[in-house]
Amino acid sequence: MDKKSQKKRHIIIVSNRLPFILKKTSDGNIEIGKGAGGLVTAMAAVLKNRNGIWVGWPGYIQETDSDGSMLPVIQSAASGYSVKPVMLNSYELQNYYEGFSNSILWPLFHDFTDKCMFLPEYWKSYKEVNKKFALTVYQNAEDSDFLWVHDYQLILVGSQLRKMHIENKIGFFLHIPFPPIDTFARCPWRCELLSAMLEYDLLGFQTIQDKRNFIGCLKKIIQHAEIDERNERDQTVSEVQFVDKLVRIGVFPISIDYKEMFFKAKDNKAGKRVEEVRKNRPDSKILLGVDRLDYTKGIPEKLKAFRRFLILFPKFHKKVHFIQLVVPSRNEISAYANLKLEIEQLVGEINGRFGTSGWLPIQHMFRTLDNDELISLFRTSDIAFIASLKDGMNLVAKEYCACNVDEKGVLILSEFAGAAQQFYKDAILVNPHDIEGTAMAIYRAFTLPLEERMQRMGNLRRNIKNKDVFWWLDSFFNAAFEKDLPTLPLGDEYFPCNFVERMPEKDSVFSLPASV
Ligand code: ADQ
Repeated sequence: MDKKSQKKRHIIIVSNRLPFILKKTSDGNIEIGKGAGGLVTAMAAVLKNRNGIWVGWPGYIQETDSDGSMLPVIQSAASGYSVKPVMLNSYELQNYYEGFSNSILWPLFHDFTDKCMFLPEYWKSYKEVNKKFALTVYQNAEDSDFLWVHDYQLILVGSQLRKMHIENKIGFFLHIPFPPIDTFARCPWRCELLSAMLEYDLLGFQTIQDKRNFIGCLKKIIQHAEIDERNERDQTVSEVQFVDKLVRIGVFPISIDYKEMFFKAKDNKAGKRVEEVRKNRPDSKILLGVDRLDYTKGIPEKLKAFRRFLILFPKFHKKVHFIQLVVPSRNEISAYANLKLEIEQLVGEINGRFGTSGWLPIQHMFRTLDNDELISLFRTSDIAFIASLKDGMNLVAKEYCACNVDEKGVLILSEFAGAAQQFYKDAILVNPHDIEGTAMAIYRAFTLPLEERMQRMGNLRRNIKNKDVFWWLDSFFNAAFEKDLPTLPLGDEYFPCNFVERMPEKDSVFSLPASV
């Protein structure tokens, strides 16, 4: 991209949530909390120290701030950029956010179609709220600004802006997977959603598979979408001509601010906390899970695999601690409340069955940890355990490796997380539906020779360092602004297929006692 024009151009980021949450306490004070989730983690790194604008919802319902006293606080929570809040009332929250976004698009795109509730009032509210976001952008955008819309909650913002005659370049990045045609076709508003996506100049996906799925849906659902077959090669940005619009489609695996995490993890303060965590668990290994409370993250599957591991390998009793952190999320939706209960029951059952007076196999924490605590836990843990049933990318995988400064840790990673397409060579991949296989993978991770561990972790960390969140940003901008179609710099290591055929291990333990 031309460096001069890049300097003048401001970015307007549009996402459902602003990167912080405001709350009024019972005594009338206003609390500012950090927003949870991967999008916030990545975009906060991008906007830091740039004079951009972030358009989003500040996380509280309009009715709770009748005197408007929270509005002035919003700006003070941001640093290095300005904030334009979009207020939502309780009807909108229920229908646009909990409804269309989280009870239709989220389960549909993650292949949980049985959880979809295709209600027309959800669709109506989704359209209205997307228009509201578009209006805020319209009121604040200069001609040269690059508008960057994020994620499934705001798919229609681009088409709404076009209706308002906005001609700026607009990009869209989907943080979650894009489903295959058989799944996507179930959506009653499939045609409206796809044609709205074709109003953007650039569409970004996390993996090659997501891009393929999207193009597959276009071919079946949208008439007159001409896909340039010459450019449909996996590692190139593709182009689609739709009526008089040319849309670019590319793959941009999101990442983290590697350097920041690495330096924080290396810091002495983190080292001291590591010693404390270790002091409470001398001679024992730590298996770590960090997830938002969500049925896509495979938390019950993880617990079942750990239970199976304890059954198969009694020699690890009293020598392993499984720390599972769960960040509360989407409390209002019943599927999430049920999941919380299921997790608590499983943890109780496993601790009751295997625990002894001095050993609690699973420590389950249901809260948001502050950044320093999280970094020390990443640094301390022997294994990170990620078992998503479906995940756009999974930043926890990248954060764990960035913090693993002594390079002795192991990453157990689900085949169904986008990150597996980058890390398939050096992580231990698991199919979380295969409880027996995942239990074996835990055993394998604990018994991997030091030399092999260090080699794998070194490779993982180099990969993340080279392709950090700023690399992701540059790749997206290049695809948006370069005249010639760029080849995506994914690298040779990018795995072209989702699955790895695992041969049974030589020291297979399938002969061990069968399950109870
Ligand atoms: P998420 O589904 O939120 O993101 P993920 O990418 O794993 O998933 O990000 C979670 C973030 O929350 C991480 O930065 C993690 O450190 C933080 N976090 C988790 N538990 C925490 C705890 N107990 N305390 C504090 N922080 C915690 C969506 C998609 C992903 C995609 C991202 C980014 O679902 O697939 O990777 O967006 O595109």
